Amino acid sequence: MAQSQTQINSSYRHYRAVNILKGLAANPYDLTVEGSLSPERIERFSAHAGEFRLLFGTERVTDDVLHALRELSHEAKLLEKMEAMQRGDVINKIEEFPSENRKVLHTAMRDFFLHPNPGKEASKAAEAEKKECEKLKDFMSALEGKETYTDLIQIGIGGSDLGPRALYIALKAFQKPNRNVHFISNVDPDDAAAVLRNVDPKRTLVVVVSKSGSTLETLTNEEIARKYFEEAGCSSAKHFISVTSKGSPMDNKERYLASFYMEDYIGGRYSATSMVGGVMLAFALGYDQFLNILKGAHEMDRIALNPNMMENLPMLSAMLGIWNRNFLHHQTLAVLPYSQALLRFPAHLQQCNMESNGKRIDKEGHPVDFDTGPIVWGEPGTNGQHSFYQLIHQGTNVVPIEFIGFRENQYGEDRNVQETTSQEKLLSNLLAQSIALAKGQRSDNPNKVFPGNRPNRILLAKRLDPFTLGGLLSYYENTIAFQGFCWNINSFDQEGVQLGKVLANKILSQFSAKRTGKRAERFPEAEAMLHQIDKL
Ligand code: G6Q
Repeated sequence: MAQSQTQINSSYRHYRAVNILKGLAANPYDLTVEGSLSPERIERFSAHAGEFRLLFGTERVTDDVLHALRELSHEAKLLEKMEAMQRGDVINKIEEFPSENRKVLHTAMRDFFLHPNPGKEASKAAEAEKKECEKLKDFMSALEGKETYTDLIQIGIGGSDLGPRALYIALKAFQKPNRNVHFISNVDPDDAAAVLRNVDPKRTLVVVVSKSGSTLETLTNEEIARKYFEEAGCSSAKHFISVTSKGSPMDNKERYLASFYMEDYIGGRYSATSMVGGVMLAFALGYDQFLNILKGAHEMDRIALNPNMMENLPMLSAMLGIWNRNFLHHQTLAVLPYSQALLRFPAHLQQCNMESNGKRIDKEGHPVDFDTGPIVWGEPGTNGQHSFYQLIHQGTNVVPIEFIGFRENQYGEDRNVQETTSQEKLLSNLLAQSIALAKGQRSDNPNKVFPGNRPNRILLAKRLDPFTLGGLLSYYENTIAFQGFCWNINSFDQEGVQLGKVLANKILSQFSAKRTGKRAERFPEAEAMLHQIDKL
């Protein structure tokens, strides 16, 4: 029987390890004590798997804390839950209440070419994706012969924009010549106007991406783009491609040059490695480079199944995050990549993390009485250093940080200026920030005191290429999933975005009522606000 909605969830709180961790949190490791951040500590508190190395000596953890976090991961059955997700169990649900009731199989999108039989459901999903990939390969080869198209516009929003856009920007160094990509996402008319005026419709493809095929912003922007193309003498049916679910309003062969499909078990924010990102990325980088992204993501998906937490980087990162969030009670997480190419990656992670784990009920529908997902934000370093780092060093809030760094740059172009390369300057700054935040600084001048003990970790890889980027994406996706598993929340729905959508449609009908003279349903609060806008 469903329990009362007001009943407080207790499973997470009742784990034995939670009590142990609470005790340990009363006296966390002090990184400011002379010698506490020793070379041995840095060496010992580092883990590596696949392409990546995670340095976490600058977190406020001890062996006891790590031991208890490992215990917590066992008690909360994190590995079993990850296996269930990757095998295709129905995990996107709230027990006993109407909910999405779906499998969560984004990992199968990158599984088909290496592991043909990972489990029945996952295998079916992987087979379906293989077909889409083959279609995409043929479509791209046909384009190669013609060389007619130099530009592609992706129209989509939320998960149909943020992940694909972040990946594209991250891999511009690998872009094929004469292949430019543009994005339209916002219903702000200026977003479409700014893009459309800069392309030649004759040489441009438009990929309209919407899983539901019914998103207001995307359908509006599609119509705007279609009109623009028709006015320029181009048949939109010959330039527009759709990526959508089978049977959605956008699954209409007459309106599109080609259609690619996604299934309901691919969540929007987890869809970048499906056709949602695939069409655009294969156009920009070539089909083989798209496959390299999938291969890198797949490798990290396998790492997420490793039972040893010290080799399972997504699980380790998830547990360090839980230590900071639930035991040291820090409210935010900054992801600070020391890579200009990762400019939009924090924005993607912001959606992926906050839409997944910004939840206040557990999977049985009970309100939780502990903290769930943190507020996630970030910008590339070193730029951020000249902006918000003042607060993260000396502000009254402690902001845990995950830095991302690479040994080599992407373009292979660098110069010695004053005896050091720019890559060396970049890495020096990254390491300096990590150490300064952890150790702090004493001073007789209160304004020059750095309190230190600001937890951070550094994720490192050799070079940001398509394979590594796939791994990076999967690392974060799986970290987020592990945290949701630990809190026993549903990381795969997004009810919290519905209310605003419904109210926006009601307000929109006030606008159309004005134009048509028809009566719209009254909405006094919105009318009062519109009245204020009319005064402008
Ligand atoms: C992501 C969310 C959301 C979604 C957009 C676009 O997980 O579900 O951001 O991706 O609302 O939805 P459509 O792809 O259906 O247009």
